Amino acid sequence: MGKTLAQKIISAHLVDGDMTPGSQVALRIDQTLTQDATGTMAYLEFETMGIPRVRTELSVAYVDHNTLQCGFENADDHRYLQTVAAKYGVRFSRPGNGICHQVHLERFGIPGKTLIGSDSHTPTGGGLGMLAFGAGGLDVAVAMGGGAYYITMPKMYKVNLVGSLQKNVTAKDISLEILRILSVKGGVGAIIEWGGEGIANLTVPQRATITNMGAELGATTSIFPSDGQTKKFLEAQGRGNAFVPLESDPDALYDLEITIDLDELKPMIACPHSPDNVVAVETLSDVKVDQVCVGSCTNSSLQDMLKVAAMLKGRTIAPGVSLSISPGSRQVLSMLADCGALNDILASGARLLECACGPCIGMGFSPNSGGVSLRTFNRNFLGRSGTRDGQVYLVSPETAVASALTGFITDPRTVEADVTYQVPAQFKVDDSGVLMPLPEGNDGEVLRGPNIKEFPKSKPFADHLTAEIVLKVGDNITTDHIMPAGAKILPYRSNIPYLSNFCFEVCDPEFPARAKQAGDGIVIGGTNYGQGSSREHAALVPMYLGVRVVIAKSFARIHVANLINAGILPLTFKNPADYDWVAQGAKLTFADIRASMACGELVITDEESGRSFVGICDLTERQQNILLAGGLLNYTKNGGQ
Ligand code: MIC
Ligand code: SF4
Repeated sequence: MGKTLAQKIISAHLVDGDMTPGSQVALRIDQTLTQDATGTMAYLEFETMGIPRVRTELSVAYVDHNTLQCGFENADDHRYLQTVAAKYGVRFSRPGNGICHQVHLERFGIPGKTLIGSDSHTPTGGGLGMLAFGAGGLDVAVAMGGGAYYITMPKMYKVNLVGSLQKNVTAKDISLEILRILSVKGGVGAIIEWGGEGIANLTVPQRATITNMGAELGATTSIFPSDGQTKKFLEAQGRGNAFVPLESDPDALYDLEITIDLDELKPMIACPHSPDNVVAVETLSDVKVDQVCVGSCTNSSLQDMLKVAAMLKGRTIAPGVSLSISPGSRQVLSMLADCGALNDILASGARLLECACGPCIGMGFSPNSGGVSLRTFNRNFLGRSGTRDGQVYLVSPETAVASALTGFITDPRTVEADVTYQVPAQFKVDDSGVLMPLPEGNDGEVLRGPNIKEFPKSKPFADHLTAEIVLKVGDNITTDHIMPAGAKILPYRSNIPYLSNFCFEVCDPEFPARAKQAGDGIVIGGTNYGQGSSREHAALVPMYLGVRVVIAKSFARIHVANLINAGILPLTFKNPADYDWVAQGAKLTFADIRASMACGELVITDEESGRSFVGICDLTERQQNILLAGGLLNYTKNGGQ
């Protein structure tokens, strides 16, 4: 039987385990990336491992999230990241150099290599034929130290594209369409491979838009073959020698196959507050728009920006609309400036923001109260924009610009004039925004600011635990609910005690105080608990507040790994109906934890009523040992692999 492309890359990097779906595999990791919001924690963890230099082929530390410097905190963190990277052999992409995924695609991605990044959109690299995963910071730290990355061997899904994209229908619309079909949990436990005749015309940045938003499907990762388009992109970046052709075997088997007919596809839009709340743009044409944002790691390539500039050329945006443009990298910005397209953008009345995540993570540019904001981004979770009642819609750059021009949600196919633009065959290569590390054996000093607080310590599990249900929440809880981001809180990503004041703020502002008072705590969740970001803070902060166990109907992949790494026991309801009667405030007892973990089921008893239910504990032996040790850091320190 033939292999899929993902199976081929996995088997070439297999350190341990067998490749049967559902069993655990350990992979050798060639490259890592971190960004600043998760990176400080990852390097603090790396430092505690006592390894003198990273052992990957390439590791890059980016600064792109916390670029507003409203006090000393972010600037101190940037300085910490720059000095720690220099000392341990990591390249440092300076603030302003661009969004990690965009820069990594342009300058460092290599087909067939493995990459993990402390950011859930790391699968962007799949657009280049890389096997790229989002992971918690601690997993990235371990990989930097040469350790393997453990995942559950995924199932294989295939999406076949047939036909070709019609005018002003884009790769973003393909992403939104697959979210409409599969939902935000439809990709859980699977790698999504893209193929079919329709991919031949998709450029690498367009493919990267699609693999980027595979994160919103909950997929383990997404990947395109490495073909003529890949070669062309790498050559344009002056990296033609990194090209290798890669594809699946023709007789490879998939667990699910879906076909999307591009000839039929329309511009799509995700309505508030979930990326899978998707309808055709044409159905919303009377909705008035207050704000439009173009950028983010999903849609900030040169190709996207040239199209945007061409659509804006000679026009002005509607008076009621505020339009922001954030180019994905310094390369994109500088090439826009060189060819004059930047002027077309500015003359339209748009506001130019830094080459960074910016509004996507609530770092400025929050919409007005109740404002309708159209964004080319990948997430529209409640409150993420920084405005609690903001109405955020996700769209393509074409729909974004068409709507900015009219002031209403507008199907870009109705914009009359034909726009033309040309992506140059050669890109402007200037890597001066990436600093090389100091030579091996250096005695570089690592500079830490007062905002960096000690890493919280988790407790090993005893055999018996009684704890209170400190919070009960519903389905699809995101990491933005658990540990919000935004300009006010993000600067404290290396200060867990301060961050803890905001934990679950969107669901229940009383949560932090209640959890602290309870001592040992339990959180009850619905399906797909922890979807969204890779931020390990969504596990570390609850751990700091005393949460020992999360019982949910199901979990998102990266979050469940982060819970285990932080020493929090994740359990799923054996009978989902038990979710209905367990109540916030109740005390639950877990007996014989060690033996029950090993047999995969824990009996949990409600103290007051004496009623019991079963929690499934689907953990490998290694994961059990991590929990018994009180988290991955303790486990690694004790010599665990
Ligand atoms: C996001 O898009 O939510 C983030 C911010 O990039 C996160 C990482 C973080 O929380 O720092 C992600 O997607 O992993
Ligand atoms: Fe940055 Fe937004 Fe991409 Fe996250 S999703 S990496 S915040 S641009």
